[in-house]
Amino acid sequence: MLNDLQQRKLAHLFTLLDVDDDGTVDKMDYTASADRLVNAFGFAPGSTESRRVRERYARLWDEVTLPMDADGDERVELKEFTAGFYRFVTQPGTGYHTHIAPVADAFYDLMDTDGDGRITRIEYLRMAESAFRLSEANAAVAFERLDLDGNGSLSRQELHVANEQFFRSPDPESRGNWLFGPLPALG
Ligand SMILES: [Ca+2]
Ligand SMILES: [Ca+2]
Ligand SMILES: [Ca+2]
Repeated sequence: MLNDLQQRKLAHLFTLLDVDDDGTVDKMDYTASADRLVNAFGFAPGSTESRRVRERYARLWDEVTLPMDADGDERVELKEFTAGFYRFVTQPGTGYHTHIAPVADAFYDLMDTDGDGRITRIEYLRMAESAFRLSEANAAVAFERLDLDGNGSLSRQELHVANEQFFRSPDPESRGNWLFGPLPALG
């Protein structure tokens, strides 16, 4: 079983991904996220970058999210989403590394617009506020927590540690819990 914290983290991410707030995540939500990201990064329509974003989201849907759709209605409800991640989280080694790590890498590549191999605060905030709908304040708080060595940017390694903690850690002290900003207060 996932503990309460793990379930809260997944419910929080689910809410961020459900762009039209209809209580399910479907392909339209990912199209809307891709649009928000493309706009925030200033990629021209039809450009290589904007095609790359759309292609990444299409794969995220086909390879990670749609397989969670247990009842086959092409919409993923919170219950399906949680059960899907439970499988990734509990499969020893392979679940996270096969399904989640490549997605984290893809987002890392998208965020790193200047291609210097590090994610600055500006790059992180732009992604968090567009694709994941965080407020600027929440995105800033998240960045401070994730920048483990406090040098003002995130390495790929730091992001992977944070990402794995977000999806797998039952520990309330894990910094990776902050990957998508503060969790909503209980109740
Ligand atoms: Ca939705
Ligand atoms: Ca479904
Ligand atoms: Ca960079």
